[in-house]
Amino acid sequence: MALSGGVGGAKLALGLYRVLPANSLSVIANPGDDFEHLGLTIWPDFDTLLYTLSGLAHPEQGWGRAGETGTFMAALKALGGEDWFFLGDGDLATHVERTRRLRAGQRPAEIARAVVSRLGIAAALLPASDQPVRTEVLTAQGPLAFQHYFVRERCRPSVTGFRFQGAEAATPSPEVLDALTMPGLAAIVICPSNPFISVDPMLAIPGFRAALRRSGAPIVAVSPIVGGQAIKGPTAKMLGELGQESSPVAIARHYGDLLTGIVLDEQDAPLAPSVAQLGIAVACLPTIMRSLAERECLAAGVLAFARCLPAGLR
Ligand code: FO1
Repeated sequence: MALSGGVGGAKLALGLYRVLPANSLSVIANPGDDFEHLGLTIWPDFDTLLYTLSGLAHPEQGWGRAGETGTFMAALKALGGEDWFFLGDGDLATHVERTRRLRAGQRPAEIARAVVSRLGIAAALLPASDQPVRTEVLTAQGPLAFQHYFVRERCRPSVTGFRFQGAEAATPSPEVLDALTMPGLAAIVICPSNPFISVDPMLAIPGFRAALRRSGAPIVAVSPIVGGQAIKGPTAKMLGELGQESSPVAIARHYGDLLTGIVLDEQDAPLAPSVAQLGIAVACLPTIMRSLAERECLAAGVLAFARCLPAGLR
């Protein structure tokens, strides 16, 4: 089982998918980036996982589809429409079909199952909840809906906090709860995603943390901070703006007693004792995933580490 945000998390999710037996992986997708745009319901992190695991993802960008064309966006722009969020022509079909199914009354988990199956993925990709949970970024300029902060404002505003709209009324989906009670669940891997905006929206759902713990599986995070920098995205910037050090120690502290273990990059090995002091087991592995082989290697290493950890220790 894995918890993942978008591009960075999906790389490890793909590694796990490739090293585990078919139909044994479930990945819970961050719902916080989801939004309504141009009349469509868009699930960016779910779709990044969908395209990554089906081999359709844009190889350099990480989000969106490979070989994408922009006829729709060009036509929209010519009409004076909102063009700050790029929707490729092929990707558009995903949002149109999802929106149609939602309007027809299907649950997000059912829609997810249908598209995952249509794209031939032998893993479960699970929306965290059937109810919407959407991140609002609190900034020096006031609150911003997540995609307005991330894409329209390019993460420029200084961050002061986060709100997860809808979380208090949400519950983990039945599919998430089922996946967490699967006999023999070996590990819960928190992918190297941004803890504030990619993992916390899931943890904010009442009952979600408790369900992770109740599974009895070791919970292992992979640090998204390597050598003081985020591999991708604004994690280091956010840590700084929130008055925290940009280090895997801050990541370990952030998750706290939820974690059984954490994987640091090899270059951060000198920080291992500071993390171990928090009562969290530490492994140091090469965590930078440039190639498919590196994704598989990290996935295998994380699973081997998890196997050494006592189940449900903490
Ligand atoms: N990210 C961008 O930086 N610019 C975009 O125009 C953009 C469009 C987009 C369309 C569909 C989709 O599934 C993802 C898209 N993303 C885009 C990524 C998205 O903002 C994600 O929320 C981030 O990658 C964070 O995980």
